[in-house]
Amino acid sequence: VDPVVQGKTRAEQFYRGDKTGDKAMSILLHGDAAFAGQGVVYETFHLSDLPAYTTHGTIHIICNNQIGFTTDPRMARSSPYCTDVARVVNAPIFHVNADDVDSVLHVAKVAAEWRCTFKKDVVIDLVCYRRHGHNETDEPMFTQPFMYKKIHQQQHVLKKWVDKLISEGTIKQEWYEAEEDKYQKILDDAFANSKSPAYAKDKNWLDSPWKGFFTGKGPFPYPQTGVSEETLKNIGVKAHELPEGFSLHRGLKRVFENRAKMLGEREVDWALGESMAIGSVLLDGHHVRLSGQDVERGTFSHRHHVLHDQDKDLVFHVPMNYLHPTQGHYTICNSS
Ligand SMILES: Cc1ncc(C[n+]2csc(CCOP(=O)(O)OP(=O)(O)O)c2C)c(N)n1
Repeated sequence: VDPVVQGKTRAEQFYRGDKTGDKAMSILLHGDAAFAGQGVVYETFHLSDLPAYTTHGTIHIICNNQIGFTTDPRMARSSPYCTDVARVVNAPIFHVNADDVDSVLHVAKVAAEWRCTFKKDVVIDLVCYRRHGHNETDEPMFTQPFMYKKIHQQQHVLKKWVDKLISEGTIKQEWYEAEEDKYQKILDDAFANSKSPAYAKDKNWLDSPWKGFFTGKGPFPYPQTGVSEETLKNIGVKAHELPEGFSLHRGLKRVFENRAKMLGEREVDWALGESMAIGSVLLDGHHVRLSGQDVERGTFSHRHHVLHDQDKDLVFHVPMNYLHPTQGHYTICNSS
């Protein structure tokens, strides 16, 4: 889910006009085995500082229970730490004993401050343990008997911390018990409610329709998506206009001339059709984002939506952003 979260965050930032990541940010929660073992983690790190992909810093929290289902770290990765993959972007990595709650709180604050100050990724490695099996049917004593004998002797982290807070006079035993009762009640109520299928189905699941969801929406008529020939032609012309003094590559001039000829003869090739399709959505005022490897030119050199001035370094032109003053913004960006 890492890139999905980043994409949603990026979209959130775009629509809020948040160019610095001050209004939206992502926090990613990982398992230790997954963090080291899944390629998507590495890929997401490499997108993290690309101008068109950055979300201006993510806080990564690794729930490092030192086991991946039944597999020990030594059999799951070749690097000393599960977090070593984050070193490719020089992210600071805080390894913290999750049994020491004060230290965890301190590290969390420092990580948040880092992200807010430098707008870069930061990693918290919560070194902890898994008290029970991977799931309800898993028996860890089959595979990690020594580890689990030790874990069974460990006092619960909550008990340890509460004892400390009470002994130093920060909280009172009665206050803690009242808080614990409140929390237990939330769990008990949820458990009781879970026995009623109607409750679980209609209220708890995010994919269930909420009140008024279908009101005024049925029976899902197909919207009119057709566009007049005049509009398409207009997009076809505008999508190839250049600013004054822009030096276009010779070969592209020929391509553009050919497209103009096609327009005159009521013909379209793939590239022209694509521009018309995207352009018509832009003219409706929608933001369009086309992202990925080599999308600006097109892998097979058909698109050319970002034009490079042949005489001036770093001068680009994206004609699709100049179709009409009230159009939506067109974002087109290459990636790794
Ligand atoms: C791509 C993929 N490979 C393997 C699995 C099987 N699998 C499920 S959970 C798990 C271990 C995950 O360990 P970790 O990332 O440390 O998270 P934890 O469950 O310990 O919190 C594995 C290997 C999977 N779900 N997906």
